[in-house]
Amino acid sequence: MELPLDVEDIMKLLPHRYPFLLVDRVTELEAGKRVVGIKNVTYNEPFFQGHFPGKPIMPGVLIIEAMAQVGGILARMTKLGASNEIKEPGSVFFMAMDKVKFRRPVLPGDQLVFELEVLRSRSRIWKVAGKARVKEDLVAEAELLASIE
Ligand code: BDE
Repeated sequence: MELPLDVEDIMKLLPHRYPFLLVDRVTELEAGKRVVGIKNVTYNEPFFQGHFPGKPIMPGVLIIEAMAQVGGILARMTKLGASNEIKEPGSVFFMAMDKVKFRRPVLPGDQLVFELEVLRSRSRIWKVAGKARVKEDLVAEAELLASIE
């Protein structure tokens, strides 16, 4: 698969679907090292109906979920290696989140850019550090631990 990855590519790598597929594009990827993914946030998102009525703010937990999905794409692409054979998505267990910070609200019209770096990966266990930005502003950050089949 060639960069940038679009939604069609991403759906081959992740089992997530509407309304829970929260990555639109992957623009940079270094297998086993780092990845950059994008989500365009629009008023036309199911969660804005209730979060909050008359005051649309993206739930912080969904910013972290989107970040984790970008990490899942990195892990799946890394396992894929040079081969082009895409198997059914294996199990991914989200094990821990640490050092989570929400620094600014994410609003309709914002473009979220996620940049993740691998801190360590030992066989199935991946630890990544993620930052979410809107333009130059850091909006959220976290360290994520996952087990990836
Ligand atoms: C959220 C995450 C990180 N930094 C700031 C925020 C934030 O400004 N949240 N604001 C929530 C909010 C909710 C309702 Br209800 C409301 O009427 C208003 Br005035 C708010 O600012």
